[in-house]
Amino acid sequence: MSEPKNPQLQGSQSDGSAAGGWPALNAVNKHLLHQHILLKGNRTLLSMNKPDGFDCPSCAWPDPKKPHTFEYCENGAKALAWESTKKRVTPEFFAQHTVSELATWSDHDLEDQGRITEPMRYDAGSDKYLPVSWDEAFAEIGQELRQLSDPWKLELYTSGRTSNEAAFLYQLFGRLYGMANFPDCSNMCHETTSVALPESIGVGKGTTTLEDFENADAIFIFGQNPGTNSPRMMSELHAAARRGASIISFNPLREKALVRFASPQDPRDMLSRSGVKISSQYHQVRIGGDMIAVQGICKAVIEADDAAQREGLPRVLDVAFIDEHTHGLEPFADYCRQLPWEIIERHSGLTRQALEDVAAVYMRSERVICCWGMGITQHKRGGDAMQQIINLLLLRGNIGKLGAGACPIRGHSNVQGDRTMGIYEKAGEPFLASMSKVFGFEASRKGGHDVAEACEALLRGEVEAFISMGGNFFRAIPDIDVVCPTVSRLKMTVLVNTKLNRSATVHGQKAFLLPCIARSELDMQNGVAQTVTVEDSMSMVHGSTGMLEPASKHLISEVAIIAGMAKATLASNSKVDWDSYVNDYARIRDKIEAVLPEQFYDFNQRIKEPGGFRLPNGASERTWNTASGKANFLFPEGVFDEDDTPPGADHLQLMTIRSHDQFNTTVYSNDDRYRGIYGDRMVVMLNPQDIERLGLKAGDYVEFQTALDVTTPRRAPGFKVIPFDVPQGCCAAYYPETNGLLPLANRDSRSNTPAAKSIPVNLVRMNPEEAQVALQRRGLIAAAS
Ligand SMILES: Nc1nc2c(c(=O)[nH]1)N[C@H]1C(S)=C(S)[C@@H](COP(=O)(O)OP(=O)(O)OC[C@H]3O[C@@H](n4cnc5c(=O)[nH]c(N)nc54)[C@H](O)[C@@H]3O)O[C@H]1N2
Ligand SMILES: Nc1nc2c(c(=O)[nH]1)N[C@H]1C(S)=C(S)[C@@H](COP(=O)(O)OP(=O)(O)OC[C@H]3O[C@@H](n4cnc5c(=O)[nH]c(N)nc54)[C@H](O)[C@@H]3O)O[C@H]1N2
Ligand SMILES: [Mo]
Repeated sequence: MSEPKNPQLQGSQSDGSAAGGWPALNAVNKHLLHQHILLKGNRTLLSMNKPDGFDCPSCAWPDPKKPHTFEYCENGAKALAWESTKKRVTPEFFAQHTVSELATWSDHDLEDQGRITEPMRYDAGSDKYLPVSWDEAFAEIGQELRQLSDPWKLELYTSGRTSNEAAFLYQLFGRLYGMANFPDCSNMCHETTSVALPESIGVGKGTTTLEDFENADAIFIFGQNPGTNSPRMMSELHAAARRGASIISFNPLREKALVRFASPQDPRDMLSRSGVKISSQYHQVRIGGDMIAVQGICKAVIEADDAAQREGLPRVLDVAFIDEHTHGLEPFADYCRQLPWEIIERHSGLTRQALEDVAAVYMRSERVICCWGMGITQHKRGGDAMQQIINLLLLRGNIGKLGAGACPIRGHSNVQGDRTMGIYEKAGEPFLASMSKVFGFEASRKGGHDVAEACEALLRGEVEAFISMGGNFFRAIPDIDVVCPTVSRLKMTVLVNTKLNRSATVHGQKAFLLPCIARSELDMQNGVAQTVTVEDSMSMVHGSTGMLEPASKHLISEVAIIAGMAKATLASNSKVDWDSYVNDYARIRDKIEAVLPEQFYDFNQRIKEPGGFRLPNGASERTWNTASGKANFLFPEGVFDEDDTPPGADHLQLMTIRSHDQFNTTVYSNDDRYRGIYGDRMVVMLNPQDIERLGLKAGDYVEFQTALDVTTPRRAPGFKVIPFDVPQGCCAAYYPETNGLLPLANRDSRSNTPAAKSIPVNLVRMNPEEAQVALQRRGLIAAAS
């Protein structure tokens, strides 16, 4: 149970113990204490993810209809602890530190200062943020925006914690202003899913519900680390494993919770501490090897079906489903039949036997769910890989029946809802026509910028103002060392945040820091507590009502901030009564219903149902909103030629991943308990044979150099080598410390999602002193403490 006191870095995650269990509960307590909060009888934690409570500000896993007493997880509790911290960032704090100084602080130290208490405005003379009144801030923001040379020179960024109500008003504001530049965090996350899934099955969202998880015979998990990133999913996986369902994981790393998990809700586990074996098969696929691995599984299934036909045995494929519901099986089947096993083995890093073992489970299971996360989406061929997963499901009719389906696991708690609300730079005609009609204006039909395009516009000098609704844009994006220096040229940057983060130090000539009320806090308008709504990974929409006293009496809600900016900017030419929306959020929901009546009819009534309501999802009813009117078997041709060098042959493939103690760019601590790494995030996890091959040894310091586009050198110094159980040619390091290495152009070609899981890199040895100096300079080791 105890963690090593002065640990040697080693990355030994194979000690046989289970993830979860008592250490998870202890970790909750530790983090609450660090933020000066007590766990015992904590009413706030008990209200999280309950029908009349608030939605956890962490991941997008759905809430069960009958919640457990503790419907939160270790990492949800950490997120809440960091949100409801007693620490404060006051005007006095800002008076003591210049922005140039804050820029040298670590991500952890910046956020650990606590909640921002008052609106602040940057003062260039003193290089400090000084307090400003809300009225003054809005007036100045409005004035700046009215003076931009062109409405398209504004970018409105959204991070996925923003509620439906705030997101809807935010895009209304942007469209009334006359543009559609809505980069959002989804563009760095599941955009691949939003683009590739509709081509295959006509909907950009998952098709499963929690009930499907209760009925699945097999669950395949590709490139996702639920023990850390959606721990409440572990309840479903744990229950599935207990009842004998097969769980098969594909991941270059043996993520501890996918190996064994002890459920803090299960007394048997808590007594024995050894937990339950989760994955019945674990395949350490090479980074980026999933596409061809899945084609290998499909090949085995198709060939088994060919054999059954020859021998007059029952068919392996669900022929009735394929005939009625799909298009394009034959070319795909032929492609798989002709794909040589040597190529499959070389590119996936998995053996034919291993893939045939997966196929055997797939063929004997009536109901199969495939889940995926960033290990699939953040690749240059992410969309192609995902479409192979869909092909696999289609072969045996595993979409649109109980216990089966496609399950992309979204990241932020409302990232899916924000898109539904129109945070979409390429929104379709029906939505734009409806917005125009309901609000009496003509919304521009021109497409705007996603994250990658916003970054390119910044590089071209075509952005004048940037507003960010939550998040940490200038830390989360690719190519930070190239993009961030351009920001000082902007006329204005505005950050609406709860906490201090690095984006506050990357600012325009005018800059505002506008702190808002958080999800867990009471949002009182006219004496009435307001409810907001969110949509989870399974298209369930439900209400969320905060209960804590806001962190400061000066805070206002995101809705009020958006309305304040909109009123000051659009002034007299807006017919929208912003104040009426701020006074009663139910009126915003009425407008959402008016714009999207098929999805949100009786919106205000239906959010009162426990667990909320599910948005319509064609594919899960087997209606296919695709060009062919059917579900499509899609595959890229000619990707793997005989002499194509597999990844890792001449350089390493770097995947940038999350530790157990971070939420995206919010770093809770330098530990990564499940991977056995303590006290340091500046590490590179490497295969022992690669360490030897490169003439390195454990504990050496190295500089990463991106092995792409040599005209722009991209380097990240000061990473310590640790031997790790990762396939040869692959290595792992943490995000966001590595975000300078990721070239903007290295992205999924259809969705523009940055390929954060495959950055070709070389490693160059450094001496420890050089490494220390480099880290200090980049603000990557604690400067404040
Ligand atoms: N506590 C916590 N919860 C979170 C977050 C957080 O940071 N902290 N972030 C939230 C957000 S926004 C998101 S998007 C999700 C992210 O949740 P995940 O999708 O789990 O994200 P990652 O940790 O980036 O990486 C996922 C896994 O992909 C594996 N992987 C990398 N490359 C490949 C590959 O080529 N193939 C395969 N098969 N696997 C690969 C990695 O080893 C890792 O286990 O979590 C959300 N929830
Ligand atoms: N290399 C690499 N880069 C990546 C990734 C990767 O795996 N590798 N992952 C990508 C992914 S999946 C994502 S989603 C993005 C994440 O990118 P973002 O969503 O932009 O980043 P976060 O770190 O989640 O944002 C944290 C900040 O949000 C603010 N915040 C928290 N709660 C609230 C709130 O209630 N309201 C408001 N207004 N602000 C709030 C706090 O000030 C906090 O500092 O990063 C992407 N970047
Ligand atoms: Mo994400």
